[in-house]
Amino acid sequence: MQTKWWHGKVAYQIYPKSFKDTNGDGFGDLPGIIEKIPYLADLGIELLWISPIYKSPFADQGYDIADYQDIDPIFGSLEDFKKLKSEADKYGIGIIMDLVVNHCSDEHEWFKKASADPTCEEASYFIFREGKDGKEPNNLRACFGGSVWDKVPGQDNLYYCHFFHKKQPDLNWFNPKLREKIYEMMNWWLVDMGIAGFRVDAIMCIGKDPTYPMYTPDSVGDGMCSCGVMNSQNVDVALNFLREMNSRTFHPNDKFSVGEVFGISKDNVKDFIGDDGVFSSIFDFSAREALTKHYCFYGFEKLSVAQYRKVIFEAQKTAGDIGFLAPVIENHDEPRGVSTYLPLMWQNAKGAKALGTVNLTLKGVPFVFQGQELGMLNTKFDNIDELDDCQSKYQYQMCQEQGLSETVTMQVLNDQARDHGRVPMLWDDSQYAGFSTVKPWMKVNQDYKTVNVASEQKDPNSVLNYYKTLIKLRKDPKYIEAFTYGEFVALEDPNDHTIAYLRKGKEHTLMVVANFGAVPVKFDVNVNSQILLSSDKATIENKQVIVPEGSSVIVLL
Ligand code: TEU
Ligand code: CA
Repeated sequence: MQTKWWHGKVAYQIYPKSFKDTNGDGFGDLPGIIEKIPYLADLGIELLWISPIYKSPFADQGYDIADYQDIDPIFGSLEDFKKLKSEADKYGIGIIMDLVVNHCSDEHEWFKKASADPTCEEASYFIFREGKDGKEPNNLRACFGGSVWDKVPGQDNLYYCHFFHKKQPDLNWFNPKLREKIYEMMNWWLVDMGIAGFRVDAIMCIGKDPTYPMYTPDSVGDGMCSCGVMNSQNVDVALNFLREMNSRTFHPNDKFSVGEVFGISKDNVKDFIGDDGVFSSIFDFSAREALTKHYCFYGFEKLSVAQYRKVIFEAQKTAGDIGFLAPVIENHDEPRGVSTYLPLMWQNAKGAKALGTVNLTLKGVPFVFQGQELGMLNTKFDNIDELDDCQSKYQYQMCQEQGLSETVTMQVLNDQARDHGRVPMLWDDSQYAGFSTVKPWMKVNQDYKTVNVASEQKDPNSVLNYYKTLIKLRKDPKYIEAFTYGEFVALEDPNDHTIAYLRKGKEHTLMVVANFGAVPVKFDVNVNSQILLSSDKATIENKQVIVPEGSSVIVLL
């Protein structure tokens, strides 16, 4: 594997609308991020992914972009962005922007021109098709519900394609002129603005079959088929476009890229993250994918620790020495990892530390999502009005159509709504948790009195201080080689509740154990083995490390 500048770095994701509000409008903004750069530097962060901050009507919270080269006034201006970039530079933090190019907004200049005149140049940037027998061109279902087809405004039988919200028209990747426009825009950010790279949104969706055939209806019973089926059959189409993208943008400029890639086979991993792969890294969504094996999301079952272990270990083995995954436990599309993947008894600060140990010591470029370092749990939403996300609204409607009661419906959403990752960051224990001086756009998490930055900074045993120590250890010049390149070797699980492995570096072998069971576990170590970090009083006795229940340890073997 070739050595890259971003190997060994720890990344952090900011959901900007909910990070820090400085002008008292209830929405996070760029000056808020600037203000908190020292906090991130102190945490040990070196790469910073910021979810979309571009001009947007916010139908899908900024993932609907109206201008790729401007900042939405809610966040600030391009001048603010430049200030943010230079502040981040001072601390050696690279900025990663969100690249959303499967679709744009219907309020983008291109779409406005295209719908005003479907014969114009811009119309060829979109996917316009004639309807068939008075119906949509085919029977694909969009991710947020309904057909992927809606009528082009003012047209009788002409439809545009959208795999997400109807305000997110898909771009036509088969058009080379459109692709050039995208690469030009990317290079403006990468080279002229000097960002470190991009997180690449929903990118498998560009793998389309331009003939738009009919698909066998799936089990939902509406005669439609999930649009993801078309993508999984056309991974090669996406890969061809992405090879070109890489050769025109990331590769020549030696930039970092991390793909939001779902549903690929093991054989394809090298095409994505191998030495000649299209991206630097792809997120490890194996646990998320194991949860959503069934389309019927309200039939949601949690994973056991053993199942969680199995899927993340498989992902580690598949990536092997091919390349780097990006381990994650949560993001802005997910409920909190501690609430989702841990047994009830460890959905607390102890569990948060132990799960954090796993997140940050697997092989790859780990991403920490805002609030994760505080041990944030899911937010308790009392009714649908407290949720904002368009996907949550759709899921609510589906639950209701299935005849689920209001109580059960809210339970389903409290378990899995994307809104959990979109509530305000918790800075202190004041009203609105120090996020804003006014009522924020989203509900403040109920735990803010104790789970917040200021309180945790003061408490040596807090999740925050644990994360700091953990990240520091990961970057310790003595061990960085083992944490970064060390071979991943799975260890047996003694009680069905333990995640344990080795990271075998050139000089050092590290052992990681996270015990999510109800009793301590023991693992054999060597006579000179040494505990580098324990989240709760692990000890070595008689050549065995004893790891208390609900805790983790990192041992130098
Ligand atoms: O998500 C893409 C995606 O696949 C989502 O449908 C995701 O699987 C789902 O939210 C999980 O419940 C990206 C962004 O991360 C998301 O916020 C956007 O809504 C979406 O693309 C469209 O841009
Ligand atoms: Ca604001």
